[in-house]
Amino acid sequence: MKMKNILAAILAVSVYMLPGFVSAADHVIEAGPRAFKNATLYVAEGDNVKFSKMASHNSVSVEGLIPDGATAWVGKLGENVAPALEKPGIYSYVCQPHIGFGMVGVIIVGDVSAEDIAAYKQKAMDTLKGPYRRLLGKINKIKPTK
Ligand SMILES: [Cu+2]
Repeated sequence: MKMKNILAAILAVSVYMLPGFVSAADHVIEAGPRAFKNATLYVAEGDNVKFSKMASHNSVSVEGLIPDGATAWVGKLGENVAPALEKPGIYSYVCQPHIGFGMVGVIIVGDVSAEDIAAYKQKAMDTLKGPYRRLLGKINKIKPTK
């Protein structure tokens, strides 16, 4: 075996041994006419989340209500966006055309404590305006996972 092949084999085995690779689950948030199914979704770090059936809908993360250092997303109308949820914590998002109907949601990644949730709620109360306040109903129901 050539050295290059040996290194490739070692790399392949290492990738399979990464815990995140083995346990990553796939989650789908499906758009209904005026609401998301799984609008409150708890996932583990490293899991994959994808929006589906987004025709006439979009998914846009809410500024200031995603974890520090996380990447915001702005899905186009009809785009089945798959946001990179690389930081643990709570992510709020809305469907812009239907926000007035309460077509909003939260994704909870990894473990959040009661204190984390309380701080997040306070930030949401202080910053959300107009129809974005529809998120508060969802945020108020988030349960601690640690
Ligand atoms: Cu919508």
